Amino acid sequence: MSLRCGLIGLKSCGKTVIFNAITAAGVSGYNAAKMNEAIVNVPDQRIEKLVAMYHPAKTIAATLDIIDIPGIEVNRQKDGKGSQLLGLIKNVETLLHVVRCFEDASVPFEYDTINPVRDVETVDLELMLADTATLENKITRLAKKVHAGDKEAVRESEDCTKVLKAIQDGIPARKQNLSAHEIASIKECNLVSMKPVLYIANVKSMEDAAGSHVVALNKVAQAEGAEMIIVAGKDEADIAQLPREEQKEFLQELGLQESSMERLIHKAYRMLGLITFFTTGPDEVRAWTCRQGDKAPVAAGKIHTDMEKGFIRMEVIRYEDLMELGSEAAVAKAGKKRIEGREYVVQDGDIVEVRFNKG
Ligand SMILES: Nc1nc2c(ncn2[C@@H]2O[C@H](COP(=O)(O)OP(=O)(O)OP(=O)(O)O)[C@@H](O)[C@H]2O)c(=O)[nH]1
Ligand SMILES: [Mg+2]
Repeated sequence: MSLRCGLIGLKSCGKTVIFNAITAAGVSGYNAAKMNEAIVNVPDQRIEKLVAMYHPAKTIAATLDIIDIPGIEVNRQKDGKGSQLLGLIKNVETLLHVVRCFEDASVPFEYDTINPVRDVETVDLELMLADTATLENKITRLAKKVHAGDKEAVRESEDCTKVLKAIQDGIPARKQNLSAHEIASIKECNLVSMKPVLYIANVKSMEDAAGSHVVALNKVAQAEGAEMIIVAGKDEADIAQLPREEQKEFLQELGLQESSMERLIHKAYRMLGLITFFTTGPDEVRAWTCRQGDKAPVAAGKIHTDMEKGFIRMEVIRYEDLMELGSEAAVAKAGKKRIEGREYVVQDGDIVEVRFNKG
């Protein structure tokens, strides 16, 4: 299953333009029912090298789902449309918060001025309003059990109340340094202000990359330990329409080594602590995503739930060893093929084969 990333932000900050820039470059499938959702391949040069070695019948890259969510309107989320919008935000795992850093009087905006700090606060406020309602509902639901003296319910209710209070003081849940226990208590609420945020500074041109708006947004991002990327949305959307060979040249003219999609995915991976491992063979070369620290059975479960349930062992070779030695057999001969058990922590670049009981 691929990670769902939602583009959020104030109305007319450039989400759809950036969605086009991100997705035109690497779309492998559209959700036909919703044209604002696209599946993009995670660019990874290692896949190309593996394909050159195995000549598989099929190649499958790791993917991300990118969802273009309608804009947040200042103080207008209270009607049905607003709750639908927050429903869409609830449905993604990571927020790509687009912040308007371009000045353009011809493009109407929610405010008369450009001010990234204010915009982030406005969006956070809307997210926290939604969470307030969610938490209040949960606390009300727990009340009966709390009165009956159910210890677990009491703790859960206390945790929710603490998070709610901090939200009412203007601190989004993701910035509250919550303990593992508190996180567990609010997990079911799926709070939108808890979701990890990657900021996207949408600038007119890369010459504005060091401008005051970007500097201001960067401070906001750093203060909460979040990542930020700078995108010249309109320019990059135009470039993404060009034939692939020409894209690199134009990107370089903008002073960029990688497209916004590549930069975004790399940062999202880092921020979320995601890593890539591979399965290889003549039938299929495939990249998989798991979290840093995932043990072998959990990673195996990404391939198939049966592999997690019936996990016996994982045979692992390193991508670097395979490239250096030229074949799986040579890696094994050099004593570099490892047999790992349930406690093994999968590493980025592992090429794995899972042995499991088919139940
Ligand atoms: N000058 C300039 N205009 C831009 C840039 N990015 C977006 N725009 C313009 O801003 C307007 C709004 O852009 P959209 O991408 O539709 O904004 P949005 O955030 O999707 O808006 P909603 O979906 O209504 O919330 C369009 O007219 C774009 O052409 C940019 O980097 N520079
Ligand atoms: Mg839009």
